[in-house]
Amino acid sequence: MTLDDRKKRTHNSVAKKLYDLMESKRSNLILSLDVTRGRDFFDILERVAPHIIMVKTHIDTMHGFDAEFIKRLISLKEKHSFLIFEDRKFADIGNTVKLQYTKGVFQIIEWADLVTAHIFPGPGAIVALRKAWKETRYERGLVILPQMTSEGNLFSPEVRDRALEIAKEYCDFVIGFIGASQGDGSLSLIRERAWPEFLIFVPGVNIQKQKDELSQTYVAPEMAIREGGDIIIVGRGIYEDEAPERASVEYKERAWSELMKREQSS
Ligand code: S5P
Repeated sequence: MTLDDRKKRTHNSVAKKLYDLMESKRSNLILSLDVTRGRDFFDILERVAPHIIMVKTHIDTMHGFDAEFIKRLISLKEKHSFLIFEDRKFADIGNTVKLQYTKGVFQIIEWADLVTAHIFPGPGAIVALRKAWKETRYERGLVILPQMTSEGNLFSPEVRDRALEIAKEYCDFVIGFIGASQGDGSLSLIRERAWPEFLIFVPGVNIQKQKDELSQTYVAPEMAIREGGDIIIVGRGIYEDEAPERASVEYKERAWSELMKREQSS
């Protein structure tokens, strides 16, 4: 199926926008901008924004977070056409995740197009996040985790299968999965079993390294896509490079040409 065929099947408007951005920017790259100072954040984002379809944040790691930060982020989003993905990995009872999504310092629902959630607490957490979304007029979506890239993680085939079911059940809100490309076929299995419209986002991508010193594992962009990922998530491989823009172009071109190869052969 082409990206366009897949886009037509999706029930969520954020997923539609992502498909559109992939085609218009010829990019399947997300920048995971895990720097903790606003100055560094915007300096890198300004340079890399033309090449990405989305920026992923961990907003609770940002020094001096305030409303001004969000204003600036949204103005860059409008200027360069990308979406905002807050990687909150919600993992509590429904009532708590709803509060975490909508209230407090960050009021994530106000500005993040997409968020992540674990399914360990059961579907109540997903139901609650979806309910919070339905109470607004915003276009929002959710990505769930059937796998992780960290060594020794406790994810199991049971969690993976349940994630696939939950995504189908709440397909107006859940737009896809975080996938871990480990060369063992488990990511391909998710791709085969998931509906085609679901997007698979693959972190743990780095051209220089195989792992970090804190159990993160990496593969090259080609491997992430070949195994069934649609979109790569790159953090340190870009923002720690001495030339982040040049690095982002390399990741973008390598991931995009692999995706096009996959599309043409399917
Ligand atoms: O399994 C996962 C899921 C996620 S969302 N492994 C990950 O690394 N991530 C996130 O991707 C992680 O929280 C971080 O923000 C990013 C990877 O960063 P990098 O610097 O290792 O590329």
